[in-house]
Amino acid sequence: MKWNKRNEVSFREIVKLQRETGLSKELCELYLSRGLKSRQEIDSFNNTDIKNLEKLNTLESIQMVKDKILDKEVRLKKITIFGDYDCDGTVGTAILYDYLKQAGFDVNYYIPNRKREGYGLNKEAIRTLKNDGTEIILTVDNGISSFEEVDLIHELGMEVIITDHHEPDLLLPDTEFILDFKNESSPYFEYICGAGVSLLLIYELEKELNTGINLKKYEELVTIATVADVVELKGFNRDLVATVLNRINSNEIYNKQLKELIKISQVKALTPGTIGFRIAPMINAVGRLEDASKVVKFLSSKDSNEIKQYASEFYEKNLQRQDVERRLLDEALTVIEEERLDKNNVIVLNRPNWNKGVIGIVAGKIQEEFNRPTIVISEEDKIGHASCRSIPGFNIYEGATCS
Ligand SMILES: [Mn+2]
Repeated sequence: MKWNKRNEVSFREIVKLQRETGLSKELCELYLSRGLKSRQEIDSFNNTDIKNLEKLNTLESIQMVKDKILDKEVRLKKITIFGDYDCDGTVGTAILYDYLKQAGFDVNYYIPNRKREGYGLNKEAIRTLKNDGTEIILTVDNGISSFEEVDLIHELGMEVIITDHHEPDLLLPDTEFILDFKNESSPYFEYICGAGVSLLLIYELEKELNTGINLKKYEELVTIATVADVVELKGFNRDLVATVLNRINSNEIYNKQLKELIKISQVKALTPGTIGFRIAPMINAVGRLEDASKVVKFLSSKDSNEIKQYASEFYEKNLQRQDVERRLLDEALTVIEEERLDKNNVIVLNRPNWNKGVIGIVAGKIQEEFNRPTIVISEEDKIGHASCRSIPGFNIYEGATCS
């Protein structure tokens, strides 16, 4: 949980709010410091039911994407969901895959390999999918800046639908089917993660398809993804997480996979903390150390034994990930000490063959320890891959482009 210092609140504002609400001075100050200025704003903040889903009817982009997917011709075509290897990307892929599959679509998924391919659509994978007979590529948690790749998809005679939650550039890729709430004027949905976009699309599809599939089990997974992706807990995110955590902690839980993960990690109460530090790392460890397609397989499995087996495998993977990380961190700290790297304004480490899946975590720990912008590079076949972590007040992205 992140705590930000909020705006100072004037005495006049406090008195005014007190008069309107009859609440204590302290409570009024607290609400005001969070930007809540009226009874109505406070009530809506305290009501954490999931709201505004009817508003989706009025958002053009989600309606376009929904209509496209429900198009009679599309229902006969072979769709591949192109996802991502982290918790958000695998959950977003898994729920959309599971839903469309059960609704009778010819659908498959593809998760790029973190080490070999990296994040997002890539040309080699697009060609592979073409050869395997894919006719429509549907992205989850990526694609909003994949200009060349989208062009290649069209050149190869396939169609593409993009769903993402990353900030779009000034220009958008060349397709009419783009769903990214960063691109909409709907503050309630603005901060959702990639899996959240999948969930909203499923809500919309279900209005038409009426499959009767229990969407609560998807909501549970998206809650994990929302916390894991560290998106802001505002609007839809806050309502979803609060609603689902209340449900789960009063023993109303539908998702078998999540039940197993909770059991094996011996988590007592599900909170943003236990999700972020214990549940999500088991899922992320798979993509860090091997192939995250396994996570989608796990999340969409209907076989109880398989689910149990995967859950314990992921638990072990996470222990292994911690081990690798600890070794790399030890090595990094030794080098920093020996070479007095902490005397520099920016700490840069270049090590051959360090596991690319964990250098981001190591960079984060070094940055925390020394309070310096940190760049950790792993060199493989003369190509360096870097993970950078900065400190408040220094935009490392801009620092890199102006140097
Ligand atoms: Mn994401």
